[in-house]
Formats: sequence, C-alpha cells, structure tokens
Amino acid sequence: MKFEKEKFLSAVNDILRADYAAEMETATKKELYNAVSKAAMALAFDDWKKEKKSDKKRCGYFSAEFLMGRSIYSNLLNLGILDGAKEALKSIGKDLGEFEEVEDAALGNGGLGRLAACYLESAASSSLPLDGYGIRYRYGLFRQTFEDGFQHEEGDDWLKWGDPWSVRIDRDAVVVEFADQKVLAVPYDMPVFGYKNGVVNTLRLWSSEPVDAFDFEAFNDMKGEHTAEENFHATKITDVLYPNDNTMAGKILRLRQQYFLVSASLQDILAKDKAKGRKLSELDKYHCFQLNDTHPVIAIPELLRLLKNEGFSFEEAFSICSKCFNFTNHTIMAEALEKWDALALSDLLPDVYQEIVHCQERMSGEGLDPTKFFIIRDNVIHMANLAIYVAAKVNGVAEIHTNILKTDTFKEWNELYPEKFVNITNGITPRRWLLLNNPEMAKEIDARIGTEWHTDLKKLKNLKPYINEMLPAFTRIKGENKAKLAAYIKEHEGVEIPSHFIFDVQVKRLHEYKRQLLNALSILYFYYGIKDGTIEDFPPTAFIFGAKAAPGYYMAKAVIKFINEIANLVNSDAEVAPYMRVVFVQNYNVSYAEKIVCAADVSEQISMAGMEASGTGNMKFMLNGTVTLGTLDGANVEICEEAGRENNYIFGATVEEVAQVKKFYCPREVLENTIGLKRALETLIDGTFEDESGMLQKLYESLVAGFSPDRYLVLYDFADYVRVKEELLRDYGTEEFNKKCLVNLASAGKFSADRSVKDYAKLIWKIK
Ligand code: 26Q
Repeated sequence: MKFEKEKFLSAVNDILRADYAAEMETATKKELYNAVSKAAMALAFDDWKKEKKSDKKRCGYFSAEFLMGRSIYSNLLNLGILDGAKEALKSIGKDLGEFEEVEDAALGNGGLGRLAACYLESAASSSLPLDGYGIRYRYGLFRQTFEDGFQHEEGDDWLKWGDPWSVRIDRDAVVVEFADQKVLAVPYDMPVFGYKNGVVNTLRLWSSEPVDAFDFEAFNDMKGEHTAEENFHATKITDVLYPNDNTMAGKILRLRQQYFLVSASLQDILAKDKAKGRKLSELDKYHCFQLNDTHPVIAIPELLRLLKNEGFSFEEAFSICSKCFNFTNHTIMAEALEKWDALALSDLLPDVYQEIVHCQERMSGEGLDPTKFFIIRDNVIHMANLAIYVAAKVNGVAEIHTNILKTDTFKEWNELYPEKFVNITNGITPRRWLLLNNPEMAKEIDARIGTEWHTDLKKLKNLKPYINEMLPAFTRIKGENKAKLAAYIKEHEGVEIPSHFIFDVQVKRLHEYKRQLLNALSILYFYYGIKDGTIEDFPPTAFIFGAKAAPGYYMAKAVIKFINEIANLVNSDAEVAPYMRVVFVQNYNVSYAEKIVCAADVSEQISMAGMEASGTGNMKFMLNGTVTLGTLDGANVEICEEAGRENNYIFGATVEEVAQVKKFYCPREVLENTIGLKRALETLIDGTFEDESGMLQKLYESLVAGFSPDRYLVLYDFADYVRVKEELLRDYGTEEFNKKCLVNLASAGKFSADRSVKDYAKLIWKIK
C-alpha cells in the first residue's frame, strides 16, 4: 500500500475532530490511538469490501477463543505502513511506541486460541478465504497479579482503550433462542489483513444483547419491571471467557456461550446464501466449517435443525453436514473432551437435543457396536464422538499427537473411518513472531537472503551457508533483546537480572502435565548444590517463568506459590547471587511473550511425553534462535527432525517408556535413589518455606502419596532432566552453542502457519 504521510495525518486529524472534538496537539494518547487505528483501517476498506462480496468458497473457523493480542502494530505491519506511520507520528512529536499501553485482546486461554489468531493472519497472508467466528467476550482472560506469592485474578477490561479495530454491524444481528430466553446476537467485525497483499478477511465476534432494550410487549403486559433483569441475563452470555485450559468445567453458561456462537454464525451464513439465491442443498459448494476442538461442536446439531426448518429431511441435512464440518482435536486429556449432561442440554435446547438423538439413532441403525461407538451414553453427550461421526475430516495438531489419536484415544473410530484422520502440524505466523517482535534480527536475515522468507518461511534454510558469518550479529542482537527484557522485568516485577546471565525460560499455561514443578525442583537442586559446593562454577542463569493458572485449579496455584517462594529464597541470598536468579513474571500474555521469545537462551518444553498435543511456544523460540530443552513430545519431535536432535537438548521418558514405567511406578523408590532430589522436594514440607495455606504440603503429597502419585513422572524424569540441563548450561556461550541457536532459526521453515493453513486448504477445506 502506498503511504502518503500528509494524507494520513490529515485523516487522523479529521477523525480526532469528528469523534473527540480534539486535534493532534490536544488529543490524549487514547484518542490518538483510536484515530490512527481508524485512519489505517479506512485505507483498506475497499479491499475488505471486495473480499466480503467475493463468491469464492470460504471456510468458517468456529472457535470459542481467538487470542489476538495487540492489533495495532501487526495491522500496520501487514498494511505495509508501520514505518510510515511511525515517521508520520514522529513528525508531529508523537511516538507510536506509546501504544504499548493498549490492552491485549486476550479472548483466549492459551495455545488453542493463539493458534486460531495465527491461522487467521496466515490465511489472509496466503490469500485463502478463511473467516473467524467467535465470541466478543466483554472480559477476556483474567489479569494476574501476585500477592505474597499467591496468584490473584482481576477482570480484564480489554476495551478500556476502545476498540477501533472492530466495526459493529447492526444490520446483521440475529436472534438466538434458548428454551428459557431469546437474545440478540450482534456482530463486531475485525478486519484481518494479509501481509502486504491487499487481502482482508474477517473475524466476526458476536455480542449478546437483549432482543429489545425496551421490551414493548412486556411493557404492555405490565411486566415492564422484568426488563432490567432480562437485560442482565442477555448480556451475561458473552460477559466473560472461561479461564480453563485443558480442563472441563461443564457449566451451563458455557453451553449457552457455545450455542450462541454457532447458532448466530450459521443463521448469518445461511441467510446470506439465501439472499444471494444460492441453494442450501449446495452449501458445501460455498462453505466449510472448521470446529476448533469440541467447544463449537454443537454447530452440527444446530445446522441439522436449521436445515430441517428449511424443509430438508434429516438424511439430506445430515449429508450436507457431513460434507461441511471438520474437527480439530487439541488435547488427549480426557478431562478436556467436552461432555454435556443430556437432561441439561435437552432442557436448554430441546430441538437441538432431538438432532443429537437422531444422529445417535442413525449410528445405531448402521449396526455399529454400541459399546465402541456412541454419542449419548448413560445420559452423557460426548461431543468429540458426535464430531468424529459427522465430520468429513478429523485432525490432530502434530505427528505424534495424531498417531496417539489414531492408535489410542480414538482407536476404534480410526479403524472404522481410517480416511477421516489426518495430521496438520501446527504453525505460527512469522510476521508477528519474528518480523515484528525481533525486527533487528529480521533485518540481519534480510541482508543475507532477501525478504522472500517473510511469506515463504522454508527459505530460511538459505541462511545455512551464512551461519558462521552471522554469529556475531546474532549474539549481539540476542544480547540487546535480553537487556531490553531485563529492563522491562526490573520495571514490572522489581527483579534485577544481569543481562549476561543465561535466560532460561518456561512460559505457557500452568498445568501439571507441563511440569513447571520439574523445572522448579531442578532450580532447588542447583541452588543447594552451589551452596554446599557439590556444584562448582555454575553458569550464571536466570530462570524465568510466566504462566496463568485456572482460578479453580488448586495444584497449579500451588506451583505458582512454590516458585515464588523459591524466587524469594534465591534472589535474597547474596552467596548465590553471582550464579542464579528466579523470576515469575506477572500477567504473562501475548505482548509479554513477544518480548520474552526474542530474548531467551533456553526454551523449556518439558511436558510428560504424550501429553502436549503440539505446543506452539516451542516454535516461537525456535524461530528466534533458541535451543529447546525438552522431551520427545508434541512438535518437539518435529523440531528435532528439522533442526537435528544434536542441536537441541532432549531428555526423559518417551511415550513408549511412559507407558511401561506407569505399570509399576513407585515414586518413593525413585526418590530414595536420585541424588539431591530429596533435598529439593522436602523443601515443600520441612519448613524451608512458610506454608500456612497447606498448599505446598498438598503439592508434596501429589508426588508421593495417594492412589496415583506423581501422575506426570516428575520424579522419574528428574535425574535425566538435571543432567541434560546442566550440560546445556555448560555449553552456553561456546561457538558451538551459538551455532545450534542459528541452525534452529534456519530450520524453522516447517513451522510457519502459512504452511499449516495451506495444508488445511488442500487436504480439508478444498479452498483456493
Ligand atoms: C473445555 C471445557 C470446558 C471448559 C474449558 C475447556 C477447554 C478450554 C480450553 C479445554 C481446552 C482448552 C484449550 C486447549 C489448548 O489450548 N490446547 C493446546 O492447543 C494448542 C494448539 O493446538 C497445542 O499446541 C497445545 O499442545 C494444546 O495444549
């Protein structure tokens, strides 16, 4: 896009005058942010209109979560006007960097939601017609603080700065009906800009409102006084994102959210097709729908219901659905596979429930063994099974994960429908995760191999001949990024990290299977080793954590408390100060990740093998030239295939070993036989840390007591972890180590989300 500075500034000024009765000189930061954003958006309006009118087959990505982060910088980058806008603002004495105060749109919990955001950007950048459909939560993922080491949650008022990147489209509002309430679904459209290609797709987020702000019927019936209450119930549906990650809450309000999202989206899509004169019997010619995990799977019976209302028979409607829907699974954890109580669902959505029953009957009618294949059993509806039965394709998100789905989790289904199951390894957008977060590194790459890698990440391999020559620039820039992160951490967390320390990072949601506890115990092991002299010349290392725990997840919160206690112990000990620091950053989110990922020396990806479906943080670190310290789990396996196992630090039980070990696992035995482990573990109960809450005690018990102690083999993998970790830390700083970092960067091509969405387009969506 051609950028004309004067024209742009004058557009900004016009918006300031019209919307805020302000001008450049007098506008507040917030007003300026809104005006700059709106002016940029206006530049792409024609492209957006073109896309919205196009007749191509489109895919709808149905997702309860879109973890978009901050939009302004990535949007300006993709519009090709980031530098122009920076210059223009500078010329009037303003700094684009000040918009770093703008809140993230944290409309997602973690990996699954961020993946959806990356896919939207990559599809637009690859000129693929993909639109997102989601929920415009009034409050996104909670804001986290620590008080006395405990996590506290506050509401996330992400709209504080306004929402200039959305447009409310009242004319597209639809009514969504539950047995006990009717609400209005109002869409807010966010443009999704392709990278410098003139493509603008749409993320449509639905907001719930009362059907009539002032309900005349109720008023006439002399029931006017109920209106306020009805308002409250209506807006409540899209009030807040459920803060669970990989666990199931089973709350009815969540079911309302899910149905609200899919019903509004499908009604909207069908109405537009009808207005265009398209035949609904040919729905699959114009649309397909990707169901992002089980959360939007209720779209299947909803489309059946809508099509039957249009006069189709069940079989006709079923046939359409089986061509339109596809399903992605992101987790093998049984707790996270959505299940609904049949009675509750039939109470709330009787007609939808009937369609689920019809699916079940259809399945039985096919003579399938009901002990293996069921949708409803013991009055519980299994949404994953419904999705697999109806969907055209089912995919896992990394090779190893898809294999586990096929041979274990959904083994029977795979035997029944082997052609349904496919793998699409996850990816990340290289625009946000290298160009934008690490611009100096990007420039060094450009200088050597040109800019093609911006949209064809495989081209990074052309860096390989330059690795030796690029090492000084690489280490210099990494060093600068580390200094910047250290300053930010000092300001926001109050912890001093010398930037020559090794930055060893574990950032991701807090979950037992991700084993932040293993990392924590290793830190104590090193700490006591340094103190008692059994570990000499420990390489100075800062252990950096970032993670939110679901508010109701007791063990996860206990781990946060434990690590904060370790941080206190270590950071206030002058004797170890030359060797280590520990910091748990507060409110880890997308924007924090952008700062951390480009400054890390070690990427901790240490889940118990078989548990992490893919991971995408691992890819972000790799792309920024960071070695992985990890297990052979999720996409770590493919990272090693691409970059070479010798260039990463792999430890621990493999999936096969995990299965063997679990047969006769005795953690107490491991504890007795692992040097240094007991000392670290017993800090949980020996008074090293105050434990008024009893949380640390419970953490200890989870590892050694009860029916299935140490479910995630923390103790089992400890010795190997510590061994490989120490090896890594001792390698740090050598030329060989720096080369490993760059080999990782140069080998990250496979993990572009551009590749992922193209795989989806070809194998599943059949769109161009
Ligand atoms: C389910 C029911 C009720 C309440 C909440 C949920 C729920 C919410 C979020 C279940 C799961 C999630 C999120 C799962 C998730 O983020 N999975 C991650 O997906 C990434 C993208 O594919 C993978 O890289 C990660 O490995 C996987 O953990």
